[in-house]
Amino acid sequence: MSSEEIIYQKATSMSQGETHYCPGCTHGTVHKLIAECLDEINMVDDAIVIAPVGCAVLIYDYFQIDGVEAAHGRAPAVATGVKRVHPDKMVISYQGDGDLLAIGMAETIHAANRGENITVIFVNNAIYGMTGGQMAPTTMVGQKTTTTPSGRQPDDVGLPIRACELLNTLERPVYIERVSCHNSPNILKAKKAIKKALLNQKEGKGYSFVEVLATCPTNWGLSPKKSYDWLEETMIPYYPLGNFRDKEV
Ligand SMILES: Cc1ncc(C[n+]2csc(CCOP(=O)(O)OP(=O)(O)O)c2C)c(N)n1
Ligand code: SF4
Repeated sequence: MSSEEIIYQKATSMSQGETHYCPGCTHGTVHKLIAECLDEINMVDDAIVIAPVGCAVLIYDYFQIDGVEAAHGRAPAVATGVKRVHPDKMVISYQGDGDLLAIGMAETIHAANRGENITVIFVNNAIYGMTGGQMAPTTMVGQKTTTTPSGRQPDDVGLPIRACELLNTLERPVYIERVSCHNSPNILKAKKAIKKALLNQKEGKGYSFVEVLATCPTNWGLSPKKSYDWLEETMIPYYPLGNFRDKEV
């Protein structure tokens, strides 16, 4: 018998090798959580990820699962089609804030309103990461971006949109939760929410939405450490963490 005990190993649903994400970016953390959950609920061979347009555009390269690339914002519509054709598959729509709440707002609302049996993972980093830091629907008031160089002004561009609260006005979603990835206790809570959202789909319960507050140190112009602090101090007061809907409770 070996005296060695495995205390940690990479999830089998993750690919080997490195990602292209910047230091301190939480996209990689969210990927890891999804992969661990797929392993734990035995859905690795049946999972299909719908990739967004945004920094996570290559997500299918980082998982050992099938993937479909959607046009910008259309991931929930593509996920709907894939799930209806393959109801036994685990279909995950993975999207950033530009993808999900700007160009893809209509697809987001209508998939939730139909109550599609899919899981939507919404990575809210308050900016357009991939294209160089333009304002997103979730950019904070006063936050400087390349398209709001003096800071976001509500009189010009409105207030940041709270996705969970918006979707919570609809009847059909079964699960809506906002979590964060800026420190270990919150990463553990994020994993629990992602697992629940995936299990809901496996059990045929319907539409589940998890918003993950995330960092973009590169376009925020902050170090990784300072970006975690900024998320906690600036984003969480406006985007409160917690469960908004759990039809089982
Ligand atoms: C139809 C279309 N319009 C605009 C773009 C340019 N574009 C690419 S990614 C992106 C936004 C990315 O931001 P987000 O969804 O927040 O994801 P992140 O990169 O921050 O993860 C935009 C506007 C595009 N690729 N296609
Ligand atoms: S630009 Fe921002 S969102 Fe994109 S990989 Fe870098 S830190 Fe992450």
